[in-house]
Amino acid sequence: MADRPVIFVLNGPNLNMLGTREPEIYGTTTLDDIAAMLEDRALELGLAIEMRQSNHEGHLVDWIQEAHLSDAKAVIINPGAFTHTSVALYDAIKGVTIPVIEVHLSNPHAREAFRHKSFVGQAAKGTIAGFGAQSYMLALDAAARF
Ligand code: DHK
Repeated sequence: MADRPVIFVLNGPNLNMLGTREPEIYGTTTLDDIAAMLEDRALELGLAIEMRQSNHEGHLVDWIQEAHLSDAKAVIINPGAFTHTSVALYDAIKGVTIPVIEVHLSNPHAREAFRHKSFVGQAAKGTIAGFGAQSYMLALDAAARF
């Protein structure tokens, strides 16, 4: 892994439940399935994936800083519900130079009003949302071009 540029793929609260969590919204693909898909594509692109998930906001802040300090190539983040609440994630992304791509499985703009605001999206380089597990693959292809 050390000789390939690393992409951190960070996942926030409740994404460990993918597969059984509200499948009509989030699909039936598990986070392990997504990790496997990303690993395969990363190999083709000459990249390495560092896949993590936490239900705790501070872990995501720590990992954004770690990605930056370890000279990773980019961060792909699905912050889950912290998308809509977290000034700490906004500040963490603003505080580093590494590019950050926000991803969502669903399209938050087509859902409840409280999901229409994204703190993360206001700091991220760009956002990919609404394509299910493919959102992560599209984000990886974008990250490969940085
Ligand atoms: C995942 C969540 O957990 C929600 O809180 C967001 C996002 C949307 C997603 O679609 O991946 O609102």
